[in-house]
Amino acid sequence: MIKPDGVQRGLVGEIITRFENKGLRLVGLRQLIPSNEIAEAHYAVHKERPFYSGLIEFITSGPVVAMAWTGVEAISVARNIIGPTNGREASPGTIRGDFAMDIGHNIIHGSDGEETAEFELGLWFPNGLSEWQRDAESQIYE
Ligand code: DAT
Ligand code: MG
Repeated sequence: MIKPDGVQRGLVGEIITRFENKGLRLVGLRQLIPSNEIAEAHYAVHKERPFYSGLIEFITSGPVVAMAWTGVEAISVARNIIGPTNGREASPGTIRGDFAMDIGHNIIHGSDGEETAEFELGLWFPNGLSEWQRDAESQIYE
């Protein structure tokens, strides 16, 4: 999910391009201004953390772009494209390493495991994902 800072800074196209270029396949895309309800459900695991209220305020402050990407080991592949949480520590070449200077304003969220991905996809894409075959599949995978 591209966070409000990523959208405000005009990085939506750049970010989608990075995932597309890697070979992940886009199966869901939705821009919305998150309600408190969806933001709190999304970040429920961080409810007790000191940064939680600021995180909810930030994520509901403007439009986000929720994306669903699929591919072999898509979660770890995506997290490598994104980089570690703190933008100042993230390596150049990662999204956060290239565009973020902060731990909170770090441009993008990525699901951290299969169970959270399942939960988050249901939350942000209640109408499901698109099913389509990519013609280039046999060029991307052996
Ligand atoms: P990630 O987004 O890399 O999975 P996380 O799940 O630990 O990181 O935290 C979720 C978000 O909360 C993170 O993207 C930014 C914010 N956050 C995490 N740690 C923070 C901190 N120490 N201060 C402020 N915001 C923080
Ligand atoms: Mg996380």
